[in-house]
Amino acid sequence: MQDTIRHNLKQLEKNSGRIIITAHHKPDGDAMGSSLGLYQYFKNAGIDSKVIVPTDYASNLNWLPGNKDVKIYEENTESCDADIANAAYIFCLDFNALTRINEMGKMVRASSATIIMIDHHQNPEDFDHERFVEIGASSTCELIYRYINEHLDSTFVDEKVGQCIYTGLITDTGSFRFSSTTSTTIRTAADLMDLGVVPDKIYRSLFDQNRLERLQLLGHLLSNNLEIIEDGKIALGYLSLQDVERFNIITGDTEGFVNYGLGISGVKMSALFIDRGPIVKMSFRSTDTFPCNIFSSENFNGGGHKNAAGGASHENLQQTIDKFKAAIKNYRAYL
Ligand SMILES: [Mn+2]
Repeated sequence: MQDTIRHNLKQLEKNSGRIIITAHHKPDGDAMGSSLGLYQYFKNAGIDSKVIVPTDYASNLNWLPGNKDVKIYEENTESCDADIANAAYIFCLDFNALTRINEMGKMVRASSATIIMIDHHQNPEDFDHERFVEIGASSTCELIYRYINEHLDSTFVDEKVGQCIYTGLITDTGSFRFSSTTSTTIRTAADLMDLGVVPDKIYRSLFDQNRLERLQLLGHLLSNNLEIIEDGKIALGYLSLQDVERFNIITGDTEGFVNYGLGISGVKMSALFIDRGPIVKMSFRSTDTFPCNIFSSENFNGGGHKNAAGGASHENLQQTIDKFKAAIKNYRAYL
């Protein structure tokens, strides 16, 4: 645990109205859950803050308490820049490199605010002043709950805060099944249930919200665009630009697709390639020892966690897949 928090609730109170909460671009359940959980917590404590995220996010997160107050940087740049310039505290949640918040990173770097990083990813950059970081923790939401308990005042955590935090717990742990799930994760979930959080309701709000096109896209991926290589140990799926257009993919539609490969008996590593025009986006997932983050950083300028990482390629889809197939041979010892 890297805990260099020096501020307290009183100091935040004094700076009410000058507190920004932000998270990585295309924020996921953990990023939005931690941001809105902290926002709601501050609201309960009588402290005014603003959530500004770089880009939009999947619509299955729109039910989160406080969602209507979120500002999207790329849609409202001028007003967000003014907020950031005026900030006394900036909370950076669920990311550890300013490039993860796109253009907004420049404003954050230039600001005179105290920057607080709360995160669980590897290799944090050094742009913060105070941090509450545990690499490998299940989720930023779990860390937000601990940060509130250890540094602020837990009496302002209510059911709404709990719904947000619970969202990050289950989205980042694949509903408590990934190896990052610890007894602390489960204890946090139990505490939130005691506050009134209803797990099955949150699960349905998050996951049983598919557009029909999304499930059809998944059907297409599994039926036509999935290869099993390396003696059944690698699942490789892809979506071409044509697929992206034909199924009218919107933000969040491909979330979780990469995990289906890991569901195949014998598969140790699953890779998904999505052609986004100028770049091919990649997701890697593994079980046990295969180091997705090392593989990605050594071959595809990416990074992340050992069992979950991302990457990007400026070559075309076919070239990228060929490069992957060649590169993976050097990692057979992990399979
Ligand atoms: Mn996270």
